[in-house]
Amino acid sequence: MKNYETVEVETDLLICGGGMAACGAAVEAAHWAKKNNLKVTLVDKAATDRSGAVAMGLSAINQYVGLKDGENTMKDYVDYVRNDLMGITREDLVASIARHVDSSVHLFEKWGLPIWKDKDGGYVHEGRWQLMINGESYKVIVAEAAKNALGVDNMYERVFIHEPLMDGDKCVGAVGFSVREDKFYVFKARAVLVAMGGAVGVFRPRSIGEGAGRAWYPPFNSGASTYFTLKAGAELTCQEVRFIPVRFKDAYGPVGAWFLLFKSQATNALGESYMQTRRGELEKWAPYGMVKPVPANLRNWLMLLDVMEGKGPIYMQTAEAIKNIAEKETDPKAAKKKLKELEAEAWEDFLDMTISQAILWAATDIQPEEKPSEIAAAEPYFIGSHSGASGAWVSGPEDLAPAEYFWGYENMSTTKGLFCAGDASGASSHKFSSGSHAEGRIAAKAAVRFLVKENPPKPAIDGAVINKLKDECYQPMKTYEENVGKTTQEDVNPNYILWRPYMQRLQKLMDEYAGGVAAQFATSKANLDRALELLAMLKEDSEKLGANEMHDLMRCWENKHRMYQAEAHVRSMLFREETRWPGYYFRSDFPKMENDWECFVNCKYEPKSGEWEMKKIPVKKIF
Ligand code: SFD
Ligand code: AMP
Repeated sequence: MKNYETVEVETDLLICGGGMAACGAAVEAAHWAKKNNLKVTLVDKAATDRSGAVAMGLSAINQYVGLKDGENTMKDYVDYVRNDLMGITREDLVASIARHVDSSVHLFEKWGLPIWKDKDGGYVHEGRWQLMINGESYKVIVAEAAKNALGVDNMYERVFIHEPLMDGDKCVGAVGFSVREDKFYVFKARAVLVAMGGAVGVFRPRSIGEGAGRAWYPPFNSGASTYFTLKAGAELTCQEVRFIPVRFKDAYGPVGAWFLLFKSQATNALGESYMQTRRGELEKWAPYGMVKPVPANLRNWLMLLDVMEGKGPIYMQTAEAIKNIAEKETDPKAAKKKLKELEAEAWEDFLDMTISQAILWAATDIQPEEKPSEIAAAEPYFIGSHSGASGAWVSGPEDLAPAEYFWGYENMSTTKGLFCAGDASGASSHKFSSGSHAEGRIAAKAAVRFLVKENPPKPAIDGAVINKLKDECYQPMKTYEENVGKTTQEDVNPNYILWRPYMQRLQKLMDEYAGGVAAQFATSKANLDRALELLAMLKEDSEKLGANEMHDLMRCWENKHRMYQAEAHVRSMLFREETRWPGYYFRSDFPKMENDWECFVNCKYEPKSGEWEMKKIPVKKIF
């Protein structure tokens, strides 16, 4: 075995992750830390300039409330989110983000992000809450501000965090490994902020073969936030609330601009609009089925009903939408110009954030002004910041949170000193890129306040504990090295399993038993029980993961993280005996929404015994 150097970093606040929430946290923490003479350190598995969900850029900012200009109120936003999540939301958290999000957007603009302007200098809205941007460099701009605030010496890139560092039930930092150098990192901290995004690749993806790896959600986010918070003993919430985005098929291009800005319709292959022909179905899901806009999962559901009846493929009627807008110009010359403008905007929408969709359009002779394009429901993802809700159960702000939801510091999990933001914090959906940044700022400010007020001691961790964590970290390299010579084919070996077949086993079982694409997103107690049996065997085999180099070692740990995300998901779906989000998943044995399930499902993992605790928590309304 190689000798891996141990690098110890002592800090006051450790930010795990380098995405939107982490960059927001860095900017805010740096400000308050300077005033209080504290050290802040950030660690990202990738290069922060292009890491996380915004790596490729985005074409819109999906949360802008316009509070100052009186465009909307905090309550308006809470109403929108509550309805979209079929009643299950932490109104205090959503309101807290809504009152701060605009300032994050104004900062982005100040830092150089081009936001579309109308002829009067106002922002161009895609929809009520969404602003159009030229966002190819969005992440680079946000990361630059974080770097300027923290200083690059306080940022560690390409270091994969694989475990929390615990002192009894206190989280006192994190451990991880460099994916480029032979270095094992021990970050000792007096407070920790987790912002390592959500998870992709838990379910078998639609894309296979040469397309494998192409997913809607970025391949880099693999359940680290869930794993870390679970292992740190924190309570999690809404782990059943996955997100299934409807996207342009196979390259996952966004649909928001088409539906909201271009007012496009989606139809089945017979040309029928399922949102109209299936309107009656919405009554079954009242009161949320009756609200406007129709909740994202119900939009999916109406579409899936058509697909299940064999009426697919489903098409976005791009040509019709473009024509409708251009025809509003009475002057033929102006209409022609408008048509060209719309064509350019349609392409830019993809080029700004899903370049592969533009390439696929080009490769398959699609001209959006001439013919429609297929859309489809993607495989499930965990992204509590978008239209899913999974994440840690965190404290709300004192002035907004009901007593049951407040325990001292905003965004602190039930583990003292462990804060969460973005996808890592749950039940506060629809924060998107801007709200995640704002939430990172809220959490970081609270974490600094925690440090100042509580003054937790410097962690003192036994060397033996560190050595054990280090051994566990590199175990897959050791297992591989010791056994590779025992077979002639590297990937078939009775003594180890490589990350890819391990991941495929996880994805297959989730797909088939936990309501993936193959099961048309349906599941039941019998299926979920079977998923748990198979997960238990997979967990046993995780001890046998083998890796022949650093990159594969990262893949091993990513898939171990995914497995815990999978288990939290299966257990939460099993616990909730109703169907609340058809279109995300359907419990065929409990096919209706039930009033007594209008509550949160929380879960907690006990690392020593390996046991899970599941509970119902009431939804408290503040508006
Ligand atoms: O419309 C470790 N999102 C959109 N938001 C918008 O505002 N507008 C859009 O246009 C958006 N679109 C969109 C969006 C997401 C995706 C995937 C697509 C399109 C294709 C949502 C936002 O992007 C999302 O809400 C935020 O980015 C969430 O922020 P955050 O910080 O919770 O997650 P992150 O940015 O993905 O960052 C995660 C970070 O963690 C790091 N990381 N670091 C160390 N160790 C580990 N083990 C780690 N694991 C992960 C990552 O490297 C990264 O830095 S639209 O189409 O929906
Ligand atoms: P998307 O590109 O699907 O991620 O959408 C971007 C934003 O538009 C998100 O805030 C979505 O919730 C919203 N959105 C997308 N499609 C619709 C629709 N048909 N009706 C209402 N809102 C939508």
